[in-house]
Parts: sequence; structure tokens; C-alpha cells
Amino acid sequence: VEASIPEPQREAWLKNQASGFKGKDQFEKEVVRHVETTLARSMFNCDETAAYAATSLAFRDRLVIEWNRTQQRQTFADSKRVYYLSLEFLMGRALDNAMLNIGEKEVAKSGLSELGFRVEDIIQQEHDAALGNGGLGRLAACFLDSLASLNFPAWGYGLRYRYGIFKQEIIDGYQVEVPDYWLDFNPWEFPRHDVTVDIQFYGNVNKTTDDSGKVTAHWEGGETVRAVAYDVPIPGYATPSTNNLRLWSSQAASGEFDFQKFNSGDYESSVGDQQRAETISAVLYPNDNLDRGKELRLKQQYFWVAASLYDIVRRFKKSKRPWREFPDQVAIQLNDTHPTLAIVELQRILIDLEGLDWDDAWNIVQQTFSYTNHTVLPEALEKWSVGLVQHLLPRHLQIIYDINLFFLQMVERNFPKDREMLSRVSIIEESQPKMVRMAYLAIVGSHKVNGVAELHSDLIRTTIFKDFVTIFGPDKFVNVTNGITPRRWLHQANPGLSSLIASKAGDPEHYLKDLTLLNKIELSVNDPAFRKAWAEVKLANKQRLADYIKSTTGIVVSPKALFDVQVKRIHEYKRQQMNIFGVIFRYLKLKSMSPEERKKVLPRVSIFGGKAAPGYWMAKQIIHLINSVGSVVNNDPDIGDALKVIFLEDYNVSKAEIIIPASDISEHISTAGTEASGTSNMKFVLNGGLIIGTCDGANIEITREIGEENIFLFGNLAEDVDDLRHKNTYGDHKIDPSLDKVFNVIQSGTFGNAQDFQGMVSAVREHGDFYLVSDDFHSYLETQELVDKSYADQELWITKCITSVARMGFFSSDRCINEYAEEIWNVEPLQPDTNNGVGKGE
Ligand code: 6GP
Repeated sequence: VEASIPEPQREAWLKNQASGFKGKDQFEKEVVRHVETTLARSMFNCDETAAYAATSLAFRDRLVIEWNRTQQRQTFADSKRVYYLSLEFLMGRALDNAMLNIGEKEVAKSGLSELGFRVEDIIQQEHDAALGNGGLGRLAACFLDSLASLNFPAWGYGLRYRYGIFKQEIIDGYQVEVPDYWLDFNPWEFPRHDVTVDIQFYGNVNKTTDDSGKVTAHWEGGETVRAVAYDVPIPGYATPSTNNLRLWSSQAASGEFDFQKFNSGDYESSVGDQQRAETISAVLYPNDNLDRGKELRLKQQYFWVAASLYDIVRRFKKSKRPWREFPDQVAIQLNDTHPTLAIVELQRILIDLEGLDWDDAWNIVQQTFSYTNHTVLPEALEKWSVGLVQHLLPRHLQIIYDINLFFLQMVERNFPKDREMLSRVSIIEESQPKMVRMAYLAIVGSHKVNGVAELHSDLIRTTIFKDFVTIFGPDKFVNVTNGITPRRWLHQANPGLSSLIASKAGDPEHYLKDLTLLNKIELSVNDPAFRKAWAEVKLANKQRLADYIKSTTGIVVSPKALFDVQVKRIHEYKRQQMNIFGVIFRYLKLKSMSPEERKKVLPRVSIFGGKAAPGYWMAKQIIHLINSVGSVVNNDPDIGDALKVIFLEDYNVSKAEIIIPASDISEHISTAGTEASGTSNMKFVLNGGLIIGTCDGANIEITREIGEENIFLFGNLAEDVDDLRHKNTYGDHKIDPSLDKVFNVIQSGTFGNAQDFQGMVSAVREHGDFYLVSDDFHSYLETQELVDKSYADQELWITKCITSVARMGFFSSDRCINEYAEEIWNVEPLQPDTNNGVGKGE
């Protein structure tokens, strides 16, 4: 590109290259310039919102310059790129992260202070980018941070929802959903009105035969919707590499409303097409671990996948390489099955539009894609009815049938004796109505399939995908245990702990890039000064949360109490109901004590947070019970500080950054075998909190790393779950006596109308206790007692915390991304100092 620019012009460009601020004085100058020109305000009416806007714009200028350079460098190097396709990116706030990753937070702090603002207040002005539900979306965000920090040429592709996950309000103890309109002012996105793709839906397929007898399919007619790209820069930590997250927004393909209708006076329907088109990217589906099979959702999926693939193919074609080199240039990761249509779409592009033979095309497809499974819950495994796919994407359905045909023929050849295998593994489920099994399609079209923690990867190999291991061999199925970015989840969320760690593990720029260096702090585990400082940091974080609780709920909690936290999506399998039943049991015990006895107990604050999917009735009932218990317990004069029950509304990424560093113990108590990994478990331990948990997901690997003396494990094992469920349904289902007591109190109306909680009680008592709440309750209560006892010995507790943090290095998402790069993508980082002749001019 550069070579084509004549020398004199080139010089003029390079001489005037933008650079962004350097140092405090220039930072202030840029902030003031943005206040005065971009925002058209002045020092007399610059409030915190305006100061946030101007600060963001100053940082954005810095980011954009590195972003452009990184993109030029990657284009020039023309090496293999990773494309991470995810329907969710739960990014949270961007400004603080940009300050820290660029390494200019101190500059911003002193600059803003000279202008009359506190950097903490300015950061708080930002609205979270909440384009995700929970773990799956947040993992995608951590991966983007690691990909950039490790200098991998990588793009994220997603949807630019106008409304992200709803805002949760708690009114009279009930969840109320409020729309999250987050785009009012978003300096972190760049609309690319010149980067558009027209996406086709519906229509029909015609086939033509040429002279040589070759048949070509043509997908014709139907409806067209335009995808417009919005780009978000993703800064790496302590590296100039800045990657791109491209989010697609939907528009009417004409870009305008219907003039003919407008002119004929039909004003209302004239804007109909436009509104219908915009609906596609309007809202994020608010379900976590649940598939609902709605047509609009399938439209979202195809819209996003088709636009992304068009973009990827367009980029590849510029290189003029032969098609067989496509997998050497492109690795596409499918974040769960949501983007599985990409497999079909690439096959379609190659055979229908580029004229490749089926087999050549299919080889390319399989080598390009890989698929991550995030759950074994049957209700979350995506299926689409054949009729719906046929209607919306007629050509894709034909290709799916062909993929299935060739696959089943191969299975039949290789396993002629197992006739039933064919119906078991068929991509088409022969049900009424027939369904397309997206996970099977994803497996067949990928070269690697991975689970997200060891237990989970074992489970998918031995249960839901067992036949596919037989068919494709075990090497296709790998484990990559999840990770979290220590930049956001330690350095940013917990600056006090980060600098204390840095005093032993070396400067942040080192240890945050190689988290195994944390092990250095273990040498100081007996150093009194270090331990004292450690306790002070925790107390300050608890005070910060106590202040937040006071300001949002009005309830005063003591930072000296044990903070017990469960924050995550509300789901029966995550068992918040077991937690609140345990809280009720504690309350009853306190009530039965004499005032003198009560004074001796260790005070506890039980903190909950999390959203329920709007249509998930049982989850909403759980929220209601937590709040009802809270209002009884918190107002009971007998109880005082001995127990407080807090529900923090609207749990999201930025609230997690306040809550997690303040926890003493956090709960990761899913029924064994149901939580694929969990990632907040890692965040809590990394922030110096201990965990109580089941032998599930990544809890098992956390235990292996930190030592079983440093974790409170309880409950039945995954291998026993099937038998227990069977016994609960068909055998003698005896309810745990302590739980029975709790149920009786709920039913006596102590926490309000017993009818309101009947569903939760009868799920255990009468409907087979699918999540084994009663089976695990005794062990749960015993282990909570052990937690109390252990906490009473503060010296031992601190030892456990320091030791655990020291051994958490494995859970950095950097380790995780390196494993993907090596075992799945086969890509190399592109070091920013290998400039390749572009991006000079410093
Ligand atoms: C989640 C899993 O529930 C969680 O255990 C895991 O840590 C996370 O993915 C990241 O791997 N799955 C989902 O959120 C989901 O909706 C379809 O899966």
C-alpha cells in the first residue's frame, strides 16, 4: 500500500502523523480541547459526564493510532489470523482498562486532578458495555484482552445490540427488567459506513446445469438486510498491539424508508421495512444456558455469521492466494454453537459462488473451524426446526442435508455393525418436528472441539459427544481450561492488592504478563509486615463494598463480619436456593440462642447478586425469597449484626469489580457435573478470597493448584448424580431433616406468603429434587460451619489466602489463549517491533 504513494506526498503525511497525548501537560491540553471543541462546552459547564467524555476521547485518540498501526502491520505481514465469533462480548467499561493497558493511568489521575476531577469519579460515569449474559460472554471479553496482550493477529466478530442485557431493578423484592439503552454516548466505537454487507433471507433455490454437466445452485429472491460494521479498538496490556472487535448493526438495505409509500401518504408503513431490518440487531436475548428456538434469534445468527464471513473472505481474496491456503490464513473459533451456520455459509460460498468441488471445499471448511462447547445442560443445546431453517435459509438447509448425507455414509462404512449409531449421530433429529442439531453440525464441520475445564471436557467425551469420539477418534476432542485476564480482574479491580503483590513479584508489567510469577509471594507468607498489609488491603476492599451496600440499599454492614458472596446468573443448577435455605437455617439457629450465646458468634453478611432470565419463573422466585429473607432478618432486633442478607441489584461487570475483591468466602455450589467451568471462582481466589464449592467445573483444577487445605469442598460427585436422581424419583426420597425444618418455616409464612415460594419447596420435596439440594444440604451446612471455625483463626485464614493467590497463575487467560493458539489455531504472535517497514515515523 505504502509503496504506491509518491515520495513528496508521503513525506507530508509522515511529517504530520497524529500522535495523541504524551505526558500530563499534553493530556490536559487534549481534555480541554475536547471539552471546548468536540463537546462545545467550557470550564464553566464541564460536569463529570463531560469530563468523562473528553477524557475518553483523549484516550481514544491514543488507541486509534496504535490500532491503525497494528492493522497495517497485520495486513503487511499477511500471516494467519484468528477470528473469534461470539454472539456475546461482555466488555464492561473501557476507559479504566484503556488507561491501564496503555500505561497512562497516573498521567490521567494527576491531569484530571489539576482540572478539578477525581479519576475514580470520572471512570464511574461510563455505562457498561453489557452485550452478554454471563460466563460465555465475559470469557470472550477476557480472550480479546489476552489476544491483544500476547500480540496475536485476531479479530472478534459480534452483533452491535442496541439494547444489551436488561438492567435489573428490585421492587418490593421482585426483579423488574428495564431496557439497557447504552449507546447514548459511546466513544469506543467507530461506525464504518463504508463497510457494509447485504444479507439475504428467505427466497428459493434454483439449479442450473452447464455444458459440462456441472450443477450450480442459485439462491434467489427473498429479503435483503444491510449489515454495517462498527469497530471497537481492543488495546493489549503493555504492548502497542491493538486489535479489532467488529460488531454488525442491521439496517434496511435501501438505507431509506419506502418513498413510494411515503409519497402516497402511507406514512406508517413507509418506515416498516426499516424498522423490521433494525429489529435484527436490536436486542440481546437474555437467556443464559437456555435455548428458546425463536426465529428472530436464528435471523441474528445468520446475519452476523454471513456478514463476518463475507468480511473474512474479502480479506483473504485480496491476497490472491489459492483457496486451499485459506486454512493457513484463517482460523475461526465458534464460541458455542451460536455461529455454527458459518460452517454452512463457508461451504456455500466455496461451492456455489467460487465453484469449488464439494470435497475440496469441505476440507477447507473443516480445517478452518473449531468449536468450543460451554455446557452439557440439555436445555441449552441448540436445535432449530428443519421447517424454520428451510423457510429462512433454503439453500443452507440443502447443504446441511448434504453434509449429513456424506457424514452418515462415512459412519455407515466405518461402523457397519452399529445400525443405531446412524440415528444417534445424525445432524437431523427424526423428531416431530424434525430438528437440526447444531452441536453435531459444529463437530462434523470442525477439526477440533474443546470443553472449558477438565471435568467438563471429560463429560462431553463420555456423554453427549461419546459417539463422535468413536467416529473421529479421541484427538479431535481437547480440553482448554478457561482463564481470566489478570489486568481487569486483579490490577484494575484491586489496585491495593496488585501493588502489594508487585512489591514481591516484580513490577506489574512483568507479573501481569506472566502470572506464574505470583508464586513469588508465597515466600513472604510468614512475613508479618506483608501479612499485615494483606489484611489491610482486604479490610479496605470490604469497607469499599460496605459503603456501596449502604449507598444502594441503606443497610449498614460491618466490614469486620465474614463476607459471603454468591454473584452469578440465577439458575437452579447454580443453586442459589441452597444458599438461601442455608441462610434461613443459620437464622433459625441464631434465634434459638440466648443473647449471650449470640454475641459470641462470628457475624456474617450473605451477599447475593445476579439476574434471572425474564421468562425463568423459578429463578425469579429465588430472587424473591432472598429479598424476603433479607427484609425479615435485617430488621430482626434479636439478630443485629450477627447476620445480614443483602441482594445487590443489577449485577454486572463493573459491580463485579467492586464486589469480588471484598469477599472472604464465595460460593460456587452447582450440582456436580452441571457447571462447565465457572470463571468467577478464579476471580475470587485471585483476589484473596477463599471459596466454598462442589467438585465441579474448574473448582477441581483450582483445588489441584492451590491445595485442598485451602478450599472448602463438599457434596456429591458428578459420577453419583445419575443414581441419586434415579433414587430421588423412583426410590425413597427422604428430605434432609435440617432442610425439612427450613421448609416448614417457609411454609409457616415467616418470610411472607408461603404460596410465593411453593415452587422452590415442591421441586425438592415432590418433584425428584433434580439439582440434589437435599442430598447435598447436610454436607453444605457442615462445611459452612467449618468456614466459620476457620475464619475465627485469622492467622491461618490469611495464610490460606496468600498461598492460594500465589498458586493461581495457571488461570490467566493468557495461558488459555496460548493453548488455543498452539493446539487448535496453529497461529503465531506478530511482535510489534517487527515493523516490516510500516508504522514508522516516531
Ligand atoms: C458458561 C458456563 O455455564 C460456565 O460454566 C463457563 O464458565 C462459561 O460458559 C465460559 O466457558 N455457559 C454459558 O454461559 C452458556 O450459555 C451455552 O452456554
